[in-house]
Amino acid sequence: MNTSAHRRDVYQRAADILTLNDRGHYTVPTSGLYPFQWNWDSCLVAIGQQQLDEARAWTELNTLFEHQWDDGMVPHIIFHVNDEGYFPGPEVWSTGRAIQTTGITQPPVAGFAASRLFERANDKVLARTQAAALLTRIDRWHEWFYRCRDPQDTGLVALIHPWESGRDNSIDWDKALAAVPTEGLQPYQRRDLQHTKADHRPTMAQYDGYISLVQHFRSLNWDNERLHDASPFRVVDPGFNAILIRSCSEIAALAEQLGEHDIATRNRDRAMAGLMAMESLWSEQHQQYVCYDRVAGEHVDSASVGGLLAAFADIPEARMHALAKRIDTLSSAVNFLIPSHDPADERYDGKRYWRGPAWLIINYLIADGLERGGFDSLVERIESASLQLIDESGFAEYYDPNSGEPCGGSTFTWTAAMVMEFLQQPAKAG
Ligand code: 9WN
Repeated sequence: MNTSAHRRDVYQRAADILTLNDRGHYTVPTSGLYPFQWNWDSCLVAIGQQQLDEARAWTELNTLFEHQWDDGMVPHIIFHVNDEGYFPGPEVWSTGRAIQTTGITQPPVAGFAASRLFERANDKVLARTQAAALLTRIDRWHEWFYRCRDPQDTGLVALIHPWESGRDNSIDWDKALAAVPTEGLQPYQRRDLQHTKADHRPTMAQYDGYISLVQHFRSLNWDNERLHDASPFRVVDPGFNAILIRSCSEIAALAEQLGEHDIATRNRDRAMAGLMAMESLWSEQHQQYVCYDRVAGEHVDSASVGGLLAAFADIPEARMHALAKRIDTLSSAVNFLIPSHDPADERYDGKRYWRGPAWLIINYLIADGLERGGFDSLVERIESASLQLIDESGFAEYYDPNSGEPCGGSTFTWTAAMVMEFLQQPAKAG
């Protein structure tokens, strides 16, 4: 097959995965392992979906925001159907909603996604109506973040559960999660290991911490006015904050275009405060950003991809150069960019989820930031590593960055959506 025929074929296989996992008004990450709607998966999938069907892409975001809580939070999972194959299901969360959701959130890529859909829309009339409605809801979500997760007004929000980061078992959380009390943990049965290999997934001890936190928040009736201060886990993640900051900037620009000046001002101010505060997460030792543990009152000694994800926001030029250099250095340590943790760290594990493997969504977000900074050749290397992983190992959830082995779930929706973005049919595929 010649190159352009090959690219068309890969593109088509990616598009087929989006169709396969489409449940009409939302998309599942993959059937079996993740049978519901996940927050940041949906937003990133919508960007790929737009290439196939613009109206369907807006629906994906709308479905998510239909489940926004009254206080402004947008939950991390929406349990649209019953499925015994996932743990912890709705009965464990017990958030008391008609269509059940979890009681925590996930990385706020919605602002970025909505603005990307708007910029690229062919149907401008549809896009204006959809974006105007979503804008108010996204602004409420951002307001919720700074009110409930930054009560001291530092400019940065904290996560109260590792699942909120989307990088569940990252080395970043090891110390903070180990300090979460697990006495009184009710017995439970994991389901993830029925679908995928145990050595690709979090450990039992980590699950004990995850479920203990859920039980604790449930005992506080999911009252977001109390959860931050009452949580034994409060970590500030540079990657998560960078996503929020970028979404605030994107929403500000979108609001200007739609004549919503108050929303624009509020989100510009949030982004500016966030960018200034990000400086407090810079590590001279690691030459990248690191997490800050609010409970322990200390920075986390962990060079993870969370710190590199900061490139997604408009960080200072010197910082962007340092991050590009870090990624370049990492490329000599692995065969496929970008490892989710530095292989030089003895805690690195190339197959275990967020402790080493490469993820295409992370590659996409970092490449997007680097592209804005003008690092074209590095962007090309990240994109070509991503596409090579697909060629060698299919549309997996994540990949060992050295062997390229596919890990976790297969026929994975957001991996496919990111491939469609990298290929941008038909423009790039020729
Ligand atoms: C818990 C769906 C989600 C992603 C997360 C990823 C994984 C869930 C799990 O799958 O987390 O939310 O059960 O392991 O870590 O980023 O959104 O794809």
